[in-house]
Amino acid sequence: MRKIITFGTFDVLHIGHIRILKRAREHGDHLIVGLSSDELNFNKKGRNPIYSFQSREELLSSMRFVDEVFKEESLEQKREYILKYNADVLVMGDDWAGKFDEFKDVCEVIYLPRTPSISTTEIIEIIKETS
Ligand code: C2G
Repeated sequence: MRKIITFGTFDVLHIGHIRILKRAREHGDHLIVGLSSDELNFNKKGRNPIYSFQSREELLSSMRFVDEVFKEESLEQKREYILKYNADVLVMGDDWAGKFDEFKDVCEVIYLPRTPSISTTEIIEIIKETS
């Protein structure tokens, strides 16, 4: 079995998230998502996610192309997570291109093109402007 791992917050789920997960799953048989904890998201983006970890986890787990979800507590532990979950492939959006090449000694690293013109930040801005 070929296992794929990916990481992210997946807050205010949108089509870009769905597409990357679906395409990631096509690289193997079992997709594992390292889902940022609320604290990690705060550290990364300077704000709390709109949806709690529990809601984000429930949303991701209900997708047919997501097989497993775990809590990513720290950005520094990627290597440990890759090894712990026995991942053969790490898939990330190309906004991270080159950033995870250091893990090529333990798994294959693939960057997939992002879906243009949509992001959680942009959705939040639009809602703010129109409310
Ligand atoms: N994504 C995409 N197209 C978009 C928006 C996002 O393909 N229009 C992808 C991103 O490239 C990422 C995934 O969806 O691979 C999750 O996006 P985020 O939740 O924004 O994740 P991010 O904050 O980039 O966290 O250490 C890695 C980080 O935890 C990744």
